[in-house]
Amino acid sequence: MGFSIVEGPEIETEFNNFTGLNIPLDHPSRDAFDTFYLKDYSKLLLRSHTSPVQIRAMKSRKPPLAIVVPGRVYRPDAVDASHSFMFHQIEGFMVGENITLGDLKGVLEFFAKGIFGQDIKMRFRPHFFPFTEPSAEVDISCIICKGKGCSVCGRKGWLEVLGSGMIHPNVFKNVGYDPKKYTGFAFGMGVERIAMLKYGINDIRLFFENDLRFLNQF
Ligand code: 2NL
Repeated sequence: MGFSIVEGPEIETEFNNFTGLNIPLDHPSRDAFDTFYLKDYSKLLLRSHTSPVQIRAMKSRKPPLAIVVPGRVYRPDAVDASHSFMFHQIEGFMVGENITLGDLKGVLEFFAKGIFGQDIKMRFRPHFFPFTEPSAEVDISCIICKGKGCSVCGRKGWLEVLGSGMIHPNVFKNVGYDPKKYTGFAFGMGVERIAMLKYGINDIRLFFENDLRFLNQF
């Protein structure tokens, strides 16, 4: 679809990880319980999402841009079947003079059908992220029960696969883009979560234990 692949450092600044993304100073994700800081009062941290790479890309390039960013991210969560202190995200974004929510929906539907099958349905569910407005979470019809409702989808018939939205004008201001001239969309997903849904894997720890009997299946 014409997206370039860009990577960035795992040690980041508070600006790139939070401030540039319009995340307020009192936001809970900035707390030391939700982000690994390098040392007390330090402005350096382990990135908690891949969005700082998009801030870097926008600061160093000019629109039009279409970029995906894969990479490791870190959060001080207690490890269990669905949480790991390190996991992977892929984020994508597009910026230009006439990028619309329709473009976002088309890209995400192409992606979702490519990964989960042409027969799935996809829906936008309104949500809030500080860095996008409007924001939406994206669900697909449950791949186990085809939308009828089962234990995998919590009897809802839908599975949450990613978050997305139109890039907030404050983010454009923070990287020196004119928010009157440019619009854009962005989305982010957890790579292990997508693989767990697609392959029916019930424990995220399996990815990181280096058990070749698990890994060789793929
Ligand atoms: C989620 C949600 C999202 C983005 C990531 C983004 C990046 C920039 C500007 C605006 Cl530089 N947005 N990224 C936007 C919406 C959602 O991820 O649930 N990820 C696992």
